[in-house]
Parts: sequence; C-alpha cells; structure tokens
Amino acid sequence: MLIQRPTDIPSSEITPREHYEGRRAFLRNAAGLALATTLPRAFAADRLTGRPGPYSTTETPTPFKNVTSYNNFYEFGTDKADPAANAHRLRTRPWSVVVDGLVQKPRTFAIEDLLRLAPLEERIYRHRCVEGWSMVVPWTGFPLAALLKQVEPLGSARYVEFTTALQRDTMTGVGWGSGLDWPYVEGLRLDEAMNPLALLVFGLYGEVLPNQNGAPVRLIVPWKYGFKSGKSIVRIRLVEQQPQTTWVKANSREYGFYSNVNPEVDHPRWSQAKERRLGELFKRPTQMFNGYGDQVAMLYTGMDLRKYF
Ligand SMILES: Nc1nc2c(c(=O)[nH]1)N[C@H]1C(S)=C(S)[C@@H](COP(=O)(O)O)O[C@H]1N2
Ligand SMILES: [Mo]
Repeated sequence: MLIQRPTDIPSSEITPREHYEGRRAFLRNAAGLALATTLPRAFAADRLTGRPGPYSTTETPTPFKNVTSYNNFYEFGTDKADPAANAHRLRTRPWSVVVDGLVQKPRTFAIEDLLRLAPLEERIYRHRCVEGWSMVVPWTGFPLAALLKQVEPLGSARYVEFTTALQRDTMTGVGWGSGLDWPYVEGLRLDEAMNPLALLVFGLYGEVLPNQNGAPVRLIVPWKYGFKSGKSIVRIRLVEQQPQTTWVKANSREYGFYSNVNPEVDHPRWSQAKERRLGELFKRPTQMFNGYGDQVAMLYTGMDLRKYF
C-alpha cells in the first residue's frame, strides 16, 4: 500500500486493482493466486480517485501507457524512457513536505496528512511541454490554494518556491555533467499559486501517482510549460523575491520565470506555434495559456507577454 487510506475518503474510493478490475480478470492477469505476491508494481497499484472537479477538458485523455512511459524527470535520466525504467528506485515513504517561509503557521506535513487536507478531485487537464509535445491527463489532487491557506501567508509573501526531492543514491541522473543544479527548483508568483487551476497532485488515471510522474506529490500548472510543474515535492517556501529556478539558472537565455504557454513567443530552439499530442500523427496549433486564458489571463494584465518566456 503506497498511500494509507485517509479517513475521510470512503474505502470504496481506494480499492486494490483486483477489486475494480474484477477478480476473474485479475486472476487471469496474475496467472494464478500464487503469483500475486510477486506481481510487478503495475498490478499492485492502488486506487486513488477524486470527485469530478471543475475546469476539466472533454478532450480524449492520452492513453495511460503513454502518460507513464514518455516522461521528463531528469533526476532519472534525460531519455524519455529513462524515468519509467529507473524511477522505481525513488523512495516515496516516509515522505513529508515542509511548508515555510513567510507564513503565519509554518508546518511539516507527513504525506498521509497532506493527502487528506482537502477533498480529492479529478481534473482532466492539457499538459504542454516546451519541447513541443502535449498530452491530456486525468489528475487526482486538490487546489494548491487549499494548502497555502492553511499556513496563512504573510502580507510580505509574493512568490512561492517549490523544491523537489534530491536522493543521490536513487537518482541516477544527478551526477556531474547533467548540466543542471540539483535539487530541481521551480516557482510561481503567489497569485498564480492561489489560482484555482494550480493543482497539488497525488494520482493520475484514478491511481496513486506512478514514481516516474512525480510520486508521491507534484504540482500541475496547466497554463504553463510542463517544466514549471515540479515532481516529488519536498518543500514549499513563501518568499519575497522571485525564486531562482533550475531552468533559468541553467540557461536564462532560453528559459524564463513565467513560461506561460504562448504560441507567439518561440523558444530559441523550438517554435511554440504547434504541438504534437502524444498518440497523434499531425501537429495541432498551440493555444494561448494552453487554452486556460479565461481562468488566468487576468493574472497578467498590463504585462507585455511577448517580452516574457
Ligand atoms: N523534479 C523534476 N520535476 C519535473 C521535471 C524534472 O526533470 N524534474 N521535468 C518537468 C518537465 S520538463 C515536464 S514536461 C513535466 C513532465 O511530467 P510528466 O512526465 O508527468 O508528463 O515534469 C516537469 N517536472
Ligand atoms: Mo517539459
């Protein structure tokens, strides 16, 4: 069991796969009960579902197989297949998330407590990587705002900094020569972080988040390029100054702090006008704010977005 059952989630919502798949199919897949204890992790995945939440797209979700085998998680290697092959090493228990900085009530949340801080929702979001590919993913989580409100940000807090896990012994990609400064750090302006679209995510496709997708807890900011959505988060710090993020530190000519999806502002190496949805043959036009303008455009009133990456 990866995530203990929170007391406020009905047991029917967290069910071992054998129950919802149908016992027969489970036994067939498992090739007999005797093998049940040695099953690969995929068979033992735990359900983690949420009530349908707002802002979901009606577009067809990208198949589970693609979502969990084509990943960016550089701590486990730079090839798209590396995270699925290597992230089983990641230790996801015990896990806690420190929430501190410019807040009235700094706190360290054990992952089990964080999970039951707010009702879990399922949100089907578009996810757009700066490399020009995209997918549609049913995430399970709750708004980041619910967590931030708990710790009571001070008036001086203007930004939120997210630090992700650094396990040198399990992460095969963090050696010298990776070119990045570890741990992976990202950030948002406080009002961006409080926007109801910004989601703290614990699962996908109704299951506990696979390690390669950022277990046990990650961020999803659907109107920004994927790299803003840090995986395997261990610290959330409220600060006054704009955080130094990993990608801006690595190459400030190519990456910016805002990184809102914008088909009119090209990355020096990739046009951002179009994208390839995983599983589809032809490219499709990229939408401003990844199609979430109605929810977020007002955050940038008065900013000339052509000047920001
Ligand atoms: N810690 C960490 N978080 C990360 C990354 C990473 O390399 N390390 N890659 C980012 C990038 S570039 C993208 S596109 C998304 C990919 O998420 P996915 O593999 O779940 O699709 O995670 C983001 N979060
Ligand atoms: Mo990305």
